[in-house]
Amino acid sequence: MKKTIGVLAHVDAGKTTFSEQVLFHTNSIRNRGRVDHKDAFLDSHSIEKERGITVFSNQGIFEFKNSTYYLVDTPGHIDFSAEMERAIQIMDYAIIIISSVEGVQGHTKTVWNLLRKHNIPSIFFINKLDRVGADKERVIKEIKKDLSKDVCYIDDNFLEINYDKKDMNNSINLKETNLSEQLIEYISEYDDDLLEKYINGCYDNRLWIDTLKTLIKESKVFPCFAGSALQDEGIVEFLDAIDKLTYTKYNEKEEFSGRVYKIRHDESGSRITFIKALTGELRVRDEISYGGEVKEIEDVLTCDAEINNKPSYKSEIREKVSSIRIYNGSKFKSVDCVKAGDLFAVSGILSAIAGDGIGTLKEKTHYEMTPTLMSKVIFDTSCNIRKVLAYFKMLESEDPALNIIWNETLQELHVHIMGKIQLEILKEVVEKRFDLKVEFGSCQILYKETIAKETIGCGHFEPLRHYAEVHLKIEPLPRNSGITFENKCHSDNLTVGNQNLVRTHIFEREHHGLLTGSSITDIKVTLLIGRAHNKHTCGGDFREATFRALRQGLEKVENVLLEPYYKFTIEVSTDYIGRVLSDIPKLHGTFEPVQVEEDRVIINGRGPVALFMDYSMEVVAFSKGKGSISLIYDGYDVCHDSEEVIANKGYDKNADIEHTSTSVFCSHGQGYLVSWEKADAAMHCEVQG
Ligand SMILES: Nc1nc2c(ncn2[C@@H]2O[C@H](COP(=O)(O)OP(=O)(O)OP(=O)(O)O)[C@@H](O)[C@H]2O)c(=O)[nH]1
Ligand SMILES: [Mg+2]
Repeated sequence: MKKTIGVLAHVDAGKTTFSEQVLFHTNSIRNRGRVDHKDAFLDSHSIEKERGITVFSNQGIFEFKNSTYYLVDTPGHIDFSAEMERAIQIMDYAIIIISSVEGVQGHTKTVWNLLRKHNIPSIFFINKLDRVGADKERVIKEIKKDLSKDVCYIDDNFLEINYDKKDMNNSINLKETNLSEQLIEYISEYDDDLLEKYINGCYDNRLWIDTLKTLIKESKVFPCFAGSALQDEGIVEFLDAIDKLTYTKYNEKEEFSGRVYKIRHDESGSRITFIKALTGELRVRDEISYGGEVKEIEDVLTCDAEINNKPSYKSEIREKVSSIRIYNGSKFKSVDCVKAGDLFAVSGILSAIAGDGIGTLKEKTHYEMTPTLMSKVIFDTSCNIRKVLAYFKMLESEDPALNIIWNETLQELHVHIMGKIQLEILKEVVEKRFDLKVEFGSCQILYKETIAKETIGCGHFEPLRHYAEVHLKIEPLPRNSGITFENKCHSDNLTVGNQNLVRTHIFEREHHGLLTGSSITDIKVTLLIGRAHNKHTCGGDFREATFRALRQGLEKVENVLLEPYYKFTIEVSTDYIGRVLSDIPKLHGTFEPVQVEEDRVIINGRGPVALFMDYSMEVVAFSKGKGSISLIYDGYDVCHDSEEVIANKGYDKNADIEHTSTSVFCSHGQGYLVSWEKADAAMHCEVQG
């Protein structure tokens, strides 16, 4: 059996230490590295070693019993959440590490929510039991309260193991796995058949274990273990339990499909595409296909788009795999063939990006962890901008969330980021990898916009020998819903092909709002009606009409500026409670009732990223290093100082010609412009609403 197991947690919970132990015990690595000794096998990048934190997700491979395991260690720092999320989608099971001292932390909840969204069966490991202040029972209570009541603590009674720890694979001397009475009862409560059998005294060990396995696989029950990764306590037992309680079913007979989860470049600069095989098999020199959500390709890229190399849609691409590698840390071995369930890397694939489906898998993964900040790259003006841009594009291919944009007008290079630590790391990476010294400008907030009320938007595009008309209903959605689409257009009015084009154009790029030109979100777009012309409608006309319709709809209604928020947990000694409670409202934050624990207070709350991103330093300073604040991204909400931001941005909606609300009509063989206020009256289809 092949199983991919991911390790996730809040920063510093012990993921890398835990992974290192697992690899050591299964003979995958000869020496146990240690994060604090700067020699961890999975923190292989020099920056990771120096700083003692994981920045890049990394994988190891090991054999245990009759299974091949891929172990994926992920970064826990909030600034590298995008990297963590990219790794989640390929996991068969996730191990969530929680420190028995710190307990469930803010980021643990983010990790948990992402795992639930992607429906990854999850297993808890409560770590650091050796530390003073460790409290396993308290952590289990916190898991039940904050994450899931379906957590099931499994203690030593479950396994009854008796073996030599040093060489697990070769000298396993396991007794039959026995379930404790408590566990038998626990499992029975999830299954009526079992409950009946249990009440009637018909206990069947095999059936109970199989049911537990299914409950775990279906994310109905989350087993929990405990130990100390550093002291090597509970790891072997955990590994053995995992082997017994998890299973995968991969079909090697079907056609090949896979999911891209990571892009890297090797020392020679060649692009290495990491894929998980989901069905079938893949051999060296096989051709694979990806992309192709949009059939139509036309249009000329704009100047900015060209240099940014960012066409917003791509046709199906077919490329040959030139080599296949199986990675273990930074080392790899080349193989001729991989099969469903394998994690591997290929060369020869030039433009697939993380999240792409390969082969028969067409749908792309949508990622939730998006940057909230933007910064300007400052570099020596004597550097060749194309070269600098090429370096950053290479980094962007590895981390698409960076969203590198070259602004031709301002002659500026912008990068999207999650936080300041990410900028520090990025600076080091650029210097080490490309021998280029850069600085970054101050962090700016990435705003978004939405609408306050429902509106109808109409767009018409009819220069000579072109024709398309689109009517859209646009409704506000709850915060952080993104953009959704519904089609209510009858095929008598518009062919299904053209209806699909409207949908595609809604999603193919970001749409600028009217207030600051930031991207529009939290709206539902419904296609009401549209019209094409038998002779004159050509490629691109529906794009023009759709964009104009959306923009015209925005013009008719109140627009709302949104900004990112953090959820925070501040922990300080009672001496500073007054200071913190007076600071929070000043920073436009809100807070829940204060929790007092002996001489410390814990304050949970929420506030704008713009004001709280620098507050960490203040807390550390006034509490003389004894206070702490943990910040977790908590979505977008109404901006606390909209008017000021709008005034500072100075966005002129009428000057943004790529996002116009003006329609184009035709009279006597000549196109003419109709502004948004007058466009409804000129539409060819009847305007609803
Ligand atoms: N006492 C004790 N320390 C531990 C244990 N596990 C890990 N540590 C220490 O905790 C620190 C963080 O461990 P890591 O393994 O780097 O944690 P991580 O979760 O990988 O951290 P990031 O990848 O940066 O999020 C290191 O100094 C470890 O030595 C444990 O079981 N007991
Ligand atoms: Mg780590």
